Amino acid sequence: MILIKLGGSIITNKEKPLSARRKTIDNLAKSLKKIQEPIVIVHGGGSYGHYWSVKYDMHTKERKYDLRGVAIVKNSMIELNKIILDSFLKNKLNPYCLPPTDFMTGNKPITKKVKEIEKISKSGLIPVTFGDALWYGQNKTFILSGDKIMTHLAKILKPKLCIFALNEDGVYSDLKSKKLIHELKGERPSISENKMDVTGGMTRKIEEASKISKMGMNVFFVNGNKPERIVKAVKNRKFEGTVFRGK
Ligand code: IP8
Repeated sequence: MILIKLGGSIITNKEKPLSARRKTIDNLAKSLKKIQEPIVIVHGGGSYGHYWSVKYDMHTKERKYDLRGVAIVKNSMIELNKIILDSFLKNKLNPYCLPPTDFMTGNKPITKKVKEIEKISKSGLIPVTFGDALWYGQNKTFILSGDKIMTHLAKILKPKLCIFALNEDGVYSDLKSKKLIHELKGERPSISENKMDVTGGMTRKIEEASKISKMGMNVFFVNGNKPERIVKAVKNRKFEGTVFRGK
């Protein structure tokens, strides 16, 4: 099984509120069609979820956030999710929509439910989940990042490979020269700059990727604008991007 995160910066136009990159999403779907093994998809919030989370000052910490914000963030994620599902359908994939409320309780994954995701993907359906605003309990809510979902799912499902499709070639050691780091073995790179969003942008991704690789799985960061690189990564061909080597 392959676990793939479609980052918010690749599926949406981060500079423009509420705008999906439909052509890019279609191209990603066409490439995913070429993968001959079970896959699970997680997608981010980009200029949908993050736009509203910022407006309503909502973060990953469990707090009593504005309920209007919670409702609007959730609604916007459903809207973005629908665009992804429609594109998958159009490109002859069979997505199976799974909001995170389906397998999370508070900030913890429900193991039994997560294990079901594997069965769904092995049947040929493609489970599709996403970062979202979630109920925590005692009138508190929080923003659950799709990156965090990747770690939760990886820990239980032990996929063969985890892929993060980004709007960049991978992790750069230096942002100005765009010098790509090809491989990381356990060490945490110090990145020179970071575009932050409410769930932590690239820093969060690196943190989750390091956690997953420490559990023994390989994690690949690839440029989602060149989705054939995802297919190559899966097929073990020449890989272009950054690998977090699992130990
Ligand atoms: O883009 C966060 O998911 P991410 C989604 O994967 C929201 O961090 C609701 C901001």
